[in-house]
Amino acid sequence: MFDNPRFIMVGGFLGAGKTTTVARLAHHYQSAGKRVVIVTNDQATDLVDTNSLRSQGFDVGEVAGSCFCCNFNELTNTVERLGVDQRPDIIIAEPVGSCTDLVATVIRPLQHIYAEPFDIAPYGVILKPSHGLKILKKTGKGGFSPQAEYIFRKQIEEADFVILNRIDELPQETVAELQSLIAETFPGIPCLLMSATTGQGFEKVCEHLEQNGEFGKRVMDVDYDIYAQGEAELGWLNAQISVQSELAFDLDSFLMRLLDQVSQSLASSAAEVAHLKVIGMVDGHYAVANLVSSASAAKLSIGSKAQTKLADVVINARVAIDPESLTQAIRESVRTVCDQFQVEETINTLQSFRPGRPVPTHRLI
Ligand SMILES: Nc1nc2c(ncn2[C@@H]2O[C@H](COP(=O)(O)OP(=O)(O)OP(=O)(O)O)[C@@H](O)[C@H]2O)c(=O)[nH]1
Ligand SMILES: [Mg+2]
Repeated sequence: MFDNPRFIMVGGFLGAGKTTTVARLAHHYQSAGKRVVIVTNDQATDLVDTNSLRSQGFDVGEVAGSCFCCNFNELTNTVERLGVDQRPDIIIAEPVGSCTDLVATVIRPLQHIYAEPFDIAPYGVILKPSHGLKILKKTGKGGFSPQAEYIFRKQIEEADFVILNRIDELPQETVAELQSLIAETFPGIPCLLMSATTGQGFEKVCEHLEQNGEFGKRVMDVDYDIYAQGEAELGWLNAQISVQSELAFDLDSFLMRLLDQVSQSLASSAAEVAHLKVIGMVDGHYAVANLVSSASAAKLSIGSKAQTKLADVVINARVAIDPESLTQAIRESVRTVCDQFQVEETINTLQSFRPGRPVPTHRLI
């Protein structure tokens, strides 16, 4: 199909559906006989996404500790490590959902500085309807500060095309409203409709990604002070926990109960959830549960049906709240739910912080 490895980056806000889309793309290209590798990214270690994609059998490298743009060399080193045994045909990269300016800091440096030739696919950015509707309508009730909303809008402004996701659960009139808001706010950027969960519209997304041409040309003006303030508004928490009990417990119910408890605990401080996700793993079984906004309900995205006496649990939380309050909410919720399930917990790692100011390795305009 392509002579050089094809580099596909899928952007979009926290909880937009990037990992779900990445898994679908990886499966699609693997089924066509391609060697696919995936690169995940986060400000810290212990990623739900890496564990989830590896559990699904994909070859995943991780850039953890800073975003692709601020650690460009680690992105290329990771891609090279994934290609040591066999050159990949397709590289799929998922950037951090609070990052923007990725055309200038990742795509253009890959095109113009990195020595290895890649075919760069059009840059698709997924629009998250739950926050997008409020932010693009400028209601002032998007749940985030104007600085975080700035990031949301900038992410779409630099896209070669927008993917309006979750159409399986959107009424037709909401889809139409979002389409006209996108056309008005970002004139000239094509918008495709998709459900990453059901696969509706996925073929069109693949067709779009397979176009040849010069992409990644929408370099923008970005105010890094506003961008840094928007990112720093989010409390970030990654934790890895071992749980065990004398009696077998239901892993899926445990994860769902945990998300409900955290959500309840955060509701009292009116802190907007950008994405709260957990994975539970035991002996080849795994389950993933997510909460993508304060107004929605937690969802078991991947069920395990496992009854188990032990499990490893990874929690990733991105919430508009200070990291100390987030840590307290998570610790208390873990304790409460473990008591309810008569499970003993050991918190092996827990990091919480506000993302630091983005300082890109390269910025090509
Ligand atoms: N109903 C529905 N749910 C979806 C769709 N796409 C993703 N989701 C759900 O949305 C949640 C978040 O999806 P992810 O793919 O983890 O989102 P993400 O953009 O990778 O999130 P971050 O990596 O945290 O930024 C999960 O519960 C998914 O199952 C969709 O098309 N329809
Ligand atoms: Mg993800």
